[in-house]
Amino acid sequence: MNNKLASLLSGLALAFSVSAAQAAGELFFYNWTDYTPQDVLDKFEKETGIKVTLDTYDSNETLLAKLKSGATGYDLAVPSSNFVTIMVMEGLLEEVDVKSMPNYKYVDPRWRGPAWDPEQKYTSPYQYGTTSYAIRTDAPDVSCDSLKSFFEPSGDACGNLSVFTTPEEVVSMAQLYLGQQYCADDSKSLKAIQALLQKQNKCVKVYSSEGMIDRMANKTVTITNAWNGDVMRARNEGVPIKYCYPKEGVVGWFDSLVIPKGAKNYDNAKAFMNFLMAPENMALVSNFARYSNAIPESAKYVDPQLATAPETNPPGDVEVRVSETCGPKFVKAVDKIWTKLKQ
Ligand code: SPD
Repeated sequence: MNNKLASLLSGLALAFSVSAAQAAGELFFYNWTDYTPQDVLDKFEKETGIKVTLDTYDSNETLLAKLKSGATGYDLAVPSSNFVTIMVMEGLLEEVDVKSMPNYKYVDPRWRGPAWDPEQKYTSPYQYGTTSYAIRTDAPDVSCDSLKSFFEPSGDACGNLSVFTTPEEVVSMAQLYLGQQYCADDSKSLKAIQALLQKQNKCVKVYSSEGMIDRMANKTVTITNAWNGDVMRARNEGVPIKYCYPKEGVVGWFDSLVIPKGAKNYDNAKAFMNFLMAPENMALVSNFARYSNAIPESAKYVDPQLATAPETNPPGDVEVRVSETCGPKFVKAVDKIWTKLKQ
């Protein structure tokens, strides 16, 4: 081989090995907005050399649409349990043997092999919590007593309301208020949901699933759809805010890590799943996002506020009804209702 060719080939070989090393050292993580602490990503990078790039979404619906659109470039995502079921059915997830991971031993036995992934073939735990609404405690005409305040606000509250931008959780809350079962798809139930959401629409200032807390802090709205952890964070920052446990109940959810089909950095995604099941690492997530987690030993490192705060402790007499995966008839009807609402 002449010298010129040899050096060209060795240059190419070097270029190849550099890009292979870079590919091996990366992880593209797709998670909810405001749900990932930077310190956990930094710690993972320091321990493994794998650089994490974070991108965010605002809802399960956005995540599902992204995964359905094909190659996403993401290696890890965080759907809620009711969407894991859909993603598994639609073949959108890679299988991964979570049970064989070294840190699986830290998972609370009551969260092992959950209903949405009985063989633990697709998911490892992230955080869990509830969905309801929150009020500014200094605002007129707002109350936590009943979902009536959220769906049929009156006085000053009407016009100062922020509602999530996608229907999943809003419709579940509507069903709690209307005394329906989740996913009830008879026409009487669906008409009642539609009428309620149309009525609420007249009082809505913003439909958005991001920035709820900023809007409450700067008084753009006085009542908002909310997740419990976000409200604890806001309260800790001095926002006069209260997370509501209305008498009709709140929606429960459990978010998990999954690997989208075709993920390029599959082994790195597995390494991150295992990393996050270590108690001290999961504690970093709960300390940031202020949600509960499925790793009991993390309590040693978690701010004690989480064990006692009202946001993580629903009153015993309030139902926490966990989200369900609804059938196609219901999903189609809700799509129609929501499209009409947003016109
Ligand atoms: N800040 C984002 C928190 C997201 C929490 N997950 C919501 C689950 C909805 N079912």
